[in-house]
Amino acid sequence: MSKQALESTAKDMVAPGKGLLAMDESSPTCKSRFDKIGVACTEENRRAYRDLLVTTKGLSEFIGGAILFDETIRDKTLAGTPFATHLAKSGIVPGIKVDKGAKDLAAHPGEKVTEGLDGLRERLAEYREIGARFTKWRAVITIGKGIPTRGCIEANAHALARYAALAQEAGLVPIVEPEVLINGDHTIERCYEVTEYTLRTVFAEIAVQRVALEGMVLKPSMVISGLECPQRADVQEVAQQTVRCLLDTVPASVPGVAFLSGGQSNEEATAHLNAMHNLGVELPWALTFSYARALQQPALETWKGDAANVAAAQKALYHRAKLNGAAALGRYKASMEKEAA
Ligand code: 5MM
Repeated sequence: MSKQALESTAKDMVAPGKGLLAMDESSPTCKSRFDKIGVACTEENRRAYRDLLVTTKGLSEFIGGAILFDETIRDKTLAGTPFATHLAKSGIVPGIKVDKGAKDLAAHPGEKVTEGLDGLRERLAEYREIGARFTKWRAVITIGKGIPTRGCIEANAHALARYAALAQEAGLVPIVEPEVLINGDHTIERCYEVTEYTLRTVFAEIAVQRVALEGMVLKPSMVISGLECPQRADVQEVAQQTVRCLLDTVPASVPGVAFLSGGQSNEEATAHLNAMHNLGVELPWALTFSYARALQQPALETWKGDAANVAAAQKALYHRAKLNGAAALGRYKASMEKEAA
């Protein structure tokens, strides 16, 4: 596939006023989400829930791409259409999470490295065959006493870049997701320092591995205080620090930056994105969302595993997607939260 084709897919994924729906929870993560609403994490319930998400009418007004889990991309909607085909027909680019999860990094207590490079070339060819047009790989960086270490950041950046090069070779747009975790009592300044170092290292490795910047999307965490920080930075400061950090580290040729929500509340994740678009700063890339929890939470809580709640849950998802679509254009207002879904 040509660089132009990758670039065109990436642009569709992050078109103006649109973001990504991350619905690539692995089965253990899905179980922890379902446990909270008292729903058994069976294959049948996972399929019903994912069907609810992708069959939401009008979703493509605000969602340019959806990230699926292996189980879902091999599965069919309740109406019998493969999930990837249904999404493509709805105007949403189908994508697939291809990493094999974050595992303990040897000799680095408290730190993780994401695995999944072995056999990746063959898996990517298969995913493309069954309809995927982009991929995702998440690396996890933890802030704590004496961490992150250089060893952890370099190992993860190298794996992200190797993955991205393989994805492009297979004609798939790589989403590169280095997540600096929000857990901890660190300040926003410490988060800035770690995010800046992480992104610099990731883009250095991306250059070494000859990844085409025009054919990738970055999925970073925001520069934000730790959840247990006694004095958490406000919305304006998160927006300012995040944009400053991205401008300092992310090349202008990258077509899109789509944030993860990373444990922020739904409203916070939307307000932060919106504020970034109202700083009066010109941004070289599309700046949007790729949320899982901050998009799905209201729908999940409304659904509760009951088919009778599907329509209401879809309204809740549509509403959250609409608010984030507005935030991606800097047009969100807190008063919109109260509008009927
Ligand atoms: C950080 O997680 C990604 C974004 O989700 P949030 O917006 O909720 O932070 C998300 O795509 C994540 O990678 C998937 O949920 C898969 O996670 P697991 O841990 O199951 O691989």
